[in-house]
Amino acid sequence: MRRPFLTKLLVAAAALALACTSDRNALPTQAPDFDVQAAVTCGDAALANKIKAEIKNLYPNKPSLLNAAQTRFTSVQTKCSQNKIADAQTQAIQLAGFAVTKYQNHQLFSSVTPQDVSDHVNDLYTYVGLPAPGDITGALSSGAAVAVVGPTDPPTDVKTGDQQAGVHIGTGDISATQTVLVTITPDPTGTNLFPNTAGLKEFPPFYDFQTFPDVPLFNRPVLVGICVDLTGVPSDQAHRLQLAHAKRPDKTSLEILARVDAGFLPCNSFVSAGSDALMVAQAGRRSFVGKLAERALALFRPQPLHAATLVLPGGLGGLTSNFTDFRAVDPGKLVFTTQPTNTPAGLFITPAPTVTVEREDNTTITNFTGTVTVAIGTNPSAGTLSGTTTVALTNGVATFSNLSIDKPGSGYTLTATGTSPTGAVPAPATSTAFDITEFSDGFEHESGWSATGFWNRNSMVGITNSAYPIYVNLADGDQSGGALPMPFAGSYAFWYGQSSSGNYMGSQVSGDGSKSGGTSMAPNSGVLTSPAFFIPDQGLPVALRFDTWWEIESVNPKSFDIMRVSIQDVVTSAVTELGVLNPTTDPGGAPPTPFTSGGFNTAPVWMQVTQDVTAFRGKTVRLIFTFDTRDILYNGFRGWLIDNVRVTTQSLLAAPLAPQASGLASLRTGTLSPEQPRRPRQ
Ligand SMILES: [Ca+2]
Ligand SMILES: [Ca+2]
Repeated sequence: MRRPFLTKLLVAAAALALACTSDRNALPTQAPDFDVQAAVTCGDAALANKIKAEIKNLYPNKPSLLNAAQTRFTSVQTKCSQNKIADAQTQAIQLAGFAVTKYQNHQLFSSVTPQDVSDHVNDLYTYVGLPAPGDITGALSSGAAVAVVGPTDPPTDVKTGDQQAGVHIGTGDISATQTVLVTITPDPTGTNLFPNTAGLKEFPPFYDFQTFPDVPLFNRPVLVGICVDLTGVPSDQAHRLQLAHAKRPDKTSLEILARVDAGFLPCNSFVSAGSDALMVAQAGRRSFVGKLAERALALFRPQPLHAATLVLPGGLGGLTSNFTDFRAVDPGKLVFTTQPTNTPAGLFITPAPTVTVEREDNTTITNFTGTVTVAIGTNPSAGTLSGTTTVALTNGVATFSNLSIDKPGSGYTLTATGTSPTGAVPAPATSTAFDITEFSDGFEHESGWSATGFWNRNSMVGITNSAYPIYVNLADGDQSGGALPMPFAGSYAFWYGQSSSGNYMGSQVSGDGSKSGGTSMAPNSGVLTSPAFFIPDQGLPVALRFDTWWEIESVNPKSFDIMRVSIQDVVTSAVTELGVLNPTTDPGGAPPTPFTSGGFNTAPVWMQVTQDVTAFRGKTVRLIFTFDTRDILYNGFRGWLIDNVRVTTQSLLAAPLAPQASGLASLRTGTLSPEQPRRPRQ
């Protein structure tokens, strides 16, 4: 098993060619970390003597080394004396890098230790008034990197000695005012600051990238890369990995970088985004060690091939504008944890589909903040998805409670995609297939109907007409005691009436007389409107069918307490009246006597109404159920219930009057009647 070589590496990439430091015009985007400061102490004599002694102890007496170092430090001293602080600082940093490079090249005295070099670097920084880097011995080891980079240097790859991590710094990425020491230090135990508050899965190796002096914001983003150990990592997860680090300036949140191939690293175990193929590295881009490692991996590669062992020439990279601690994370994956189910056209998909952001092991990433957006994936009928399609994650779960699709079809799927404030999106998901069926609603769930007036979805449990027996009578043979009926099927129906009174009287006039029929303070009406849905055109007749129960006045039921059914073409907004349930003639009943779905002064029964709506094939429609008292008289009755509203393209024939699995059988069938001309009370 290949283990990343976790040691510190001194990035010694930068040539020590003198950077042009006369141009110190900071770009607007740059936050200069250091610049000429009058208050800077430069040129402490005692420290100068200490540095001179260090140089003698570091460099063998060869013109190319000792003399060069001495000459460079003399120049630093001169710049200090001329109060050219920025130049002095640049040259001091370059001299520090010179010492580091020579140490890495084994050109210093063999007795020189990393501590000696670290002390020298710190003294140079201090001499020119820069904050000392502190102990950089870790960055001087072969698994780490140290380099000096200046603003005009050619593009520089600062890589660890084992080439497992690095950064590509282009010319000018560092401000024209800055020459900095870049260090890359492995953090094998992951102890550096890494605010992974969401609990994303992290992947070694971990590295701390720093600059001295600290650069809060580079001129341009630089490409950081890490070779990730993918041993045992499943293919889909390997494809999700992205670099992440603490987001500056507060470093309390994680910034996940968009994925870039770090081609300057000869990694031998990384996969490219979206590829499942074995990637053969270009020969010129791989190290010999990398090739050997690839060959070794091939020997032990499990069959069949898993992407975890795929080979890419580059490492996992990301563009960043500043350095903190970098490592790879898995941004997670979206999973449909409640799948969409077969649902009638236009109605809310129930139960509400949920999408959860999960780790590879299917545990929920509860602290993940962001949104999830669903859309139709497979779309067999050119359906349109309606409802709230973008939902914020709550405890790692997004719940879509009002999704609907307007057109019937078989084999729909939903897709889910995510957003995240970290810049990394979890892998998208696709739901299992489901069907959108013809419109049919028994009102057992909230399904997207809108209701005004006294319309309400109700179980009717325990509701009794309080106008009975003082103001209204029950029909002959009605044994209900004034109770509202059970829904036709299931536990819910829509009802035009008030739970508080059991009728549709609303506020009753004061001093209303006994057996008045119930007199309202004001007329009332309400509209119940279905969601929009599409009626397929299959060349067959189309029927609207619903079960209904009603009890209204019997004085002028032809013209008052109207129960109207209409259909709206959603495209044109035109509303077509299909008819009313009211009788076409008045029976001449007394004020307290009801007229019902059973007939005049007959106990109400559930009846099944069928109405031809073939004219609306191929249209997107809404159904509209309107109740209207039209005046204040005789309103103490139990009102209008509907259940099991459906539109079927299969048959115009009435369904058999079989008892339902639960609830009552429809005892009658009927159709709607034309609404009679409106006229005054007789
Ligand atoms: Ca029902
Ligand atoms: Ca009335």
